[in-house]
Amino acid sequence: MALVVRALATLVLVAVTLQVSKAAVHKVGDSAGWTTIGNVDYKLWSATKTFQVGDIIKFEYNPQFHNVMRVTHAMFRSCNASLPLETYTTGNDTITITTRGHHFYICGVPGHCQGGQKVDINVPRALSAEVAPTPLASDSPPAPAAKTPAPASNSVASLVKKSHPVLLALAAVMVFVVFGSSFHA
Ligand SMILES: *[C@@H]1O[C@H](CO)[C@@H](O)[C@H](O)[C@H]1NC(C)=O
Ligand SMILES: *[C@@H]1O[C@H](CO)[C@@H](O)[C@H](O)[C@H]1NC(C)=O
Ligand SMILES: [Cu+2]
Repeated sequence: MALVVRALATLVLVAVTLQVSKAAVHKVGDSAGWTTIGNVDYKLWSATKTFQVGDIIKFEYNPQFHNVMRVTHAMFRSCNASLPLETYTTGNDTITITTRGHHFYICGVPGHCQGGQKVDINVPRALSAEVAPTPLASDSPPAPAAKTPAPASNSVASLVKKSHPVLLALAAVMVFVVFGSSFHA
């Protein structure tokens, strides 16, 4: 029995390590990009993603009509673009997430944020805390106004969801082999 537990623990560790080392590129709004056309639900978009430290967030838009500003939580809520923490204007902006917590972005063009062109990129603290320290997940100052840690069940679900199919198959085979041999013993 202890062997089973150890085998599974090793597998989970491998899965977690693979997951952490794989930096994903997330294009905001997917094919729609960063826009006011079509009422893209950026809250829904970010809710369906799992963000990690080291991931790249990509904003694609026509720079004649839009921009990207990183702001505080308060400015995000009130769509206040008067004092952004960072501003991006190329229309093809790639931002590497280097800290856990919330990262708030809005379009600074008047009316656009109010119209829904705003997105909260949240790197869950709960998931990061479970993961052994790696160069990527090094401790850095928390993002401003980050408060809500994701429930632990969330991170387990996302881990399973993101785990490599081969690893899951391997886990199944290992469980079968270990249990199978213990029945014969
Ligand atoms: C917008 O944010 C800035 C910086 O935090 C603040 O000084 C200003 O009062 C805010 N404006 C409004 C209308 O809330
Ligand atoms: C954005 O930049 C990347 C390289 O950083 C390039 O491969 C891509 O084609 C660019 N996309 C647009 C829409 O300009
Ligand atoms: Cu805009």
